[in-house]
Amino acid sequence: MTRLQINQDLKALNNQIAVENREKFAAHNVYVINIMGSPGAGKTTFLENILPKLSLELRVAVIEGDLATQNDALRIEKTGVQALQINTAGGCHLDAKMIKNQLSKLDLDVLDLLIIENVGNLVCPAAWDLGEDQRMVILSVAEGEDKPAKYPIAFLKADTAVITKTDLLPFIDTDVNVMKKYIAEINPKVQVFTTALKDGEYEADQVVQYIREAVRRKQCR
Ligand SMILES: Nc1nc2c(ncn2[C@@H]2O[C@H](COP(=O)(O)OP(=O)(O)OP(=O)(O)O)[C@@H](O)[C@H]2O)c(=O)[nH]1
Ligand SMILES: [Mg+2]
Repeated sequence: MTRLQINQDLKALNNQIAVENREKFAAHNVYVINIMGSPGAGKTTFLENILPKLSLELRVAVIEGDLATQNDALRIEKTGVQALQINTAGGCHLDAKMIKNQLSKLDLDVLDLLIIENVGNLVCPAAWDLGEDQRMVILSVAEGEDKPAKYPIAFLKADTAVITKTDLLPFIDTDVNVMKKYIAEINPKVQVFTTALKDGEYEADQVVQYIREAVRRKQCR
């Protein structure tokens, strides 16, 4: 069997399990977001700051994906939200079976929203459907404005993009409008948001509102 064939078989199996996950989430009315982005883009910081706001109206849980450590799950638990950590031991992405294996630890009947933070990188996670409703790419201004153009795959299938760390713009030469233009050129359907950490306040109201409305839309279907 060739390597290509093995890869195609793995993808086919993954897609089948992703369909099962999606059906299960739909049956329990749980909205699922799959977050991907480079190491250090600010994914966990984003979650630490939006979870207290989302939790005012929604019942939320988080699955964290990393090669090693429990660090991110421990950070999320401090917000009072249940967090499950998957360690991929070298794997550069989560797959649908890893998510399926966690579902017995979650009571889907008492959840509105499940957020999955994928393994930090802008390439491999994009190829693996987990059964999510929304794919969100998080990238920081510190990575440079050309990153969407250089790593287009994640943006091709994204529903939303969150540009983080805009508080750093005065200190670096990234043009956030050029970054947005690159995203729009790859996929004009992506809804783009920005966040900033200013004077100890994390500004993310628009994306919080967008997530709330997306969850409610699924529940009304
Ligand atoms: N100035 C500034 N720093 C931020 C912001 N968001 C995150 N950071 C910092 O960026 C660093 C990385 O943040 P994380 O949230 O751990 O990034 P991550 O994407 O979860 O990283 P991995 O899980 O390792 O891929 C930390 O030192 C954060 O404090 C922001 O909006 N502004
Ligand atoms: Mg993280």
